Amino acid sequence: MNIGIVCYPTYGGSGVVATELGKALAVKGNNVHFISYDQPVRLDAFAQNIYYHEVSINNYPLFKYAPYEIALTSKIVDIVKAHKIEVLHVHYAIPHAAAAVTAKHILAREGIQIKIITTLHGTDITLVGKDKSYEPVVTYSLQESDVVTAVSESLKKDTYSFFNYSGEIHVVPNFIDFERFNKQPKDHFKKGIAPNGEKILVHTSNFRRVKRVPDVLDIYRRVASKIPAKLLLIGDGPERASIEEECRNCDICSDVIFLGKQEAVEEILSVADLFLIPSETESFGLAALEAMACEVPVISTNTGGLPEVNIDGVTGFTSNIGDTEKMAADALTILHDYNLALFKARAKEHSLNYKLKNILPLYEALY
Ligand code: GMT
Repeated sequence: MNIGIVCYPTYGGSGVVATELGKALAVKGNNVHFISYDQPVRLDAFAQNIYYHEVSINNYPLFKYAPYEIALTSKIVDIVKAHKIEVLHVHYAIPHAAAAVTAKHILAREGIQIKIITTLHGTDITLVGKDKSYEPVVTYSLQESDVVTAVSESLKKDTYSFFNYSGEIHVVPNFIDFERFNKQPKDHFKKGIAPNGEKILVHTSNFRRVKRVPDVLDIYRRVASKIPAKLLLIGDGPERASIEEECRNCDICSDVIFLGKQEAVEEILSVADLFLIPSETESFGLAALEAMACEVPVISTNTGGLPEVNIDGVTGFTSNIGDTEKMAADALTILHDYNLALFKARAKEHSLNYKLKNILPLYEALY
């Protein structure tokens, strides 16, 4: 089958899932054509049956905002025609679904039929999508897609409640490549970070407000006031500078380590004891699942799809948004020597439900 995949190329979960899905489909003999404004980060090596087409924008001084959606639509039309694409799978509704729908209509006028699968990832519905400035177009894109999928039951429910859409939404959870996300023996690295056997807490995100990184710091401080602990912060984004400044002001820079954007996140997760994800909204929480695959239990909020991934009292604990006191108390429960091995084992065990081999057939059936 000839498949087109439209996604964001960045470190975000939607781009990662789209890329890993495309790679797996290519291994099964499909021709997979990625369309994006940059090479997707996980598309890092040449592989058979995989092609990448870059959307370039012809800028003009008149434009205050370059019309990316038009450039993307035109690129989709071109690639569908040139490579006889049968199914176009767009990840993240804005603006990918709208571009796909317009391309489909343009192609239909030339007698070319394609099918569109739109996969909703989260903020395209819960934060950005439902905003008045986007809502009518997102609604139209959902109605005009041939298949709509959501990454969690929670996101499916949110979509029905925020949009005038009554078609079917198939829940297809995200998945993990276990060849990559596995606990790796990195004892020397662990000794470097925590030479005196301190517990290692970790958080990875794009440091946007929705991630509530100040809560991460608050939980860490509460934990560190009771037991020796270090905090590793992976990723970068708008909130990082203020958090870093706070750490400098409190003189905890040697215990809170900012690692920035990292390729081999699995190596860092492998030395961690606990993953913190106190997000305001999180439709799935792929970062938490990746941690669990590396045997790291999770402290999360109980918002969105997080309770579907992090089972309260089993793989970690969930709490109300902002309840850092409970989150810290739960963290200490998990980190207690008596409990830690059990939580680690259960986190790993639950993550195994999200094996690529379990999830791929769900998408293949929809194709
Ligand atoms: O966070 C975003 O706004 C974008 C998006 C992304 O590209 O990472 O994140 C969403 O999709 C991920 C992959 O399906 C989910 O794991 C994240 O939970 C979801 N983010 C939010 O809902 C905030």
